Amino acid sequence: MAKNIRIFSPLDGKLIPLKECPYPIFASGAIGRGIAIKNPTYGVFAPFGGLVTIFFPIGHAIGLKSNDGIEIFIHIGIDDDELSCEEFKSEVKVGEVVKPGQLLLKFSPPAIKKVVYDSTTAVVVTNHAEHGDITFELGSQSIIVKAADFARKNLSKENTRMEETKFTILGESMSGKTCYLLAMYSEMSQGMDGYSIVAQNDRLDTELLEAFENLDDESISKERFPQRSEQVIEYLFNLNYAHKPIMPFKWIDYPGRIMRDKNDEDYPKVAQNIRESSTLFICVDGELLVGDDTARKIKNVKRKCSMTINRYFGKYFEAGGKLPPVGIILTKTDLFQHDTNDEEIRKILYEAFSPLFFAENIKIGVIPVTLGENIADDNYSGEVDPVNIHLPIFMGIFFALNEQIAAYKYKMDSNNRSINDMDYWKRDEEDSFFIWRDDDKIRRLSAQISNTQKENERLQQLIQNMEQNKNKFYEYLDQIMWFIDGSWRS
Ligand SMILES: Nc1nc2c(ncn2[C@@H]2O[C@H](COP(=O)(O)OP(=O)(O)O)[C@@H](O)[C@H]2O)c(=O)[nH]1
Ligand SMILES: [Mg+2]
Repeated sequence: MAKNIRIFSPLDGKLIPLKECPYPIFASGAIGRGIAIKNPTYGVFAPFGGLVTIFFPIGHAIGLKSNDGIEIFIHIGIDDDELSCEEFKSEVKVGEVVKPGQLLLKFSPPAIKKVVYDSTTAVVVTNHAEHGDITFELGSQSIIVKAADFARKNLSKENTRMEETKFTILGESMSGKTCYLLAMYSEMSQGMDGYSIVAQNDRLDTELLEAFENLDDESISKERFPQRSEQVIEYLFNLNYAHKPIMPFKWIDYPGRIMRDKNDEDYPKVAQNIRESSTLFICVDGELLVGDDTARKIKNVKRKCSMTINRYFGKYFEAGGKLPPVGIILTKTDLFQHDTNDEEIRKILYEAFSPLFFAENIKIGVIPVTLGENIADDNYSGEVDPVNIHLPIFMGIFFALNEQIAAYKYKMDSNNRSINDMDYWKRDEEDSFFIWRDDDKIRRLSAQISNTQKENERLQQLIQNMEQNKNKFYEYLDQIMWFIDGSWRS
């Protein structure tokens, strides 16, 4: 087990969860596990003794490595070209050894707020996978950031750097969410084009497969379907390629009532999970599209599905939330496939979810799925033969990879900056008159430069692998109906 650690907050202010940081690259957790500090006061202080490894030229980001190997990154506000050095005054240089509590940087929060509106500062441990729970402390405030709850035993060292990938699924009860998951799991656990999904624990694996066997039992007609459930359920999976894990992920299944009932204990978590999700799925019950009256179908979807969701998103946007890419899973296509074509599906969803379609920078993928073309035949005794069941999950993985690649690139850029700076100060030291030359400093910098270079080589390799994986998903994405930047793409 990795050791739990405690870190003093390098800034004074209000400690808040990292996901509330306005800068998405940090809020997503992709750079590391940590916290944010709202309304910080004037200075950044060393939370521990160690080496200064990164100092962005403007001065709004600092990296430190503690003597016992904790790597921390502190980032003030949001990256912006308008931000200038005037708002920041550095007190130390890359390559310097600092003492706990030493002032590293002075800055002016009001001046920063004028430029980027928000001085909230992210403090993250970048080598977080090497540590257990991390407690951040400031006077009487403290926030514990738990080690990720994934079983990481099957993952390679590189993949353990990966933060939790989440998918949230919203939909009314009986819209087909559980059936979708069962069919997806039974299909994907056997593998598809080299990809497979495995439950992170054996009990879940058994449970899902048993429930699917039941679903597959044609002799028990309606009894074959899963029990009605109103619970929030979180499922943990790994996505593998050629039996090698490429991504752990969490599938969070919310029944519709959660969005209606503010007193529900799960209500406050919905927004947070949506914000943290790589893709948000909305399950629309295909039964609502049966018949030949388009206006009627729109009314059905509004009344039985989108009304709750639209109202909920209204509040979500009001609170400043941004939506991840949205996948609309249209279930039970077997029931309406002869009544409703793609054109009509587009029209119905566009009308029923219009506030969503008008949202800024929105990406929506519509995926019609079914357990089988004939599943509803003869009192639900048809064969299970799922259609398009893999597409939502592939869409989600594609966007999760995208997010992770962006974060790794950001990390590489800041590492490169760090290498340049360290190299500069190393040379500077080497050029100094030999009596004053600090050989220790030169050694320290050389070691850190070579470590950082190694890390970048690894990141480069990871990015390359992820790009390759991502490219494999393109042909699947082609099979999805996309609505991007205000129009349908064919
Ligand atoms: N015709 C048809 N019915 C389905 C399909 N998937 C689910 N159903 C029906 O929808 C009901 C509700 O599904 P379930 O997955 O439990 O919904 P949940 O409450 O959203 O999890 C099931 O009991 C089935 O009767 C499908 O692909 N085709
Ligand atoms: Mg269910």
